[in-house]
Amino acid sequence: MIFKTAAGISFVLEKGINDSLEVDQVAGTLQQNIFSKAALATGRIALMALAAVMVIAAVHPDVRSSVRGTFVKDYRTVVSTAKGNLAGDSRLFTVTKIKTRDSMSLEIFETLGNGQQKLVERIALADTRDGYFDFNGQATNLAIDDIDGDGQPEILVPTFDNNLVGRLNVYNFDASSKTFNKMIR
Ligand SMILES: [Ca+2]
Repeated sequence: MIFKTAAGISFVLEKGINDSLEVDQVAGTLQQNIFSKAALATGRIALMALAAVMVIAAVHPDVRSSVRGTFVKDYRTVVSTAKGNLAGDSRLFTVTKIKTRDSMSLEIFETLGNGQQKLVERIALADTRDGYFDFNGQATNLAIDDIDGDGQPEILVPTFDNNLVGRLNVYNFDASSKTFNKMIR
């Protein structure tokens, strides 16, 4: 027996027309297939719309720069972290070296008794390019070490200036002012 659905799809019912339950089941399956095709078509339309937006972005300079600006504006990367007892006592500090599109900075956190990290100082670095130096035989871009042997570790921060000349910035904790100061070397 050959049936035709509303969508014009023909199928053969082998068991006979009297089994109405089976006819309903077959029709239901066909209905589902038609619905999933509709869903697929909707997905395709959405993809095409997205592609159209991307083409416009690629073609139109204003749209392109605004799309790019959205991504670049929030660009902020932690390029390195180091931990140490920077005050020379039991307090633990974490130093993060941060690079944005046009600046570099340090953020220094103190680990509190409850384990929370409290930002204690933010230092803007003069150079805008990340740098590396040889620290105990390893290329590193941030280190903590007692370089003057007074028992209190310093923060060692290599950077490059715009002419790619390397600079090693050194900061230590000043107990009287409770701030981190750049050491004159
Ligand atoms: Ca020291």
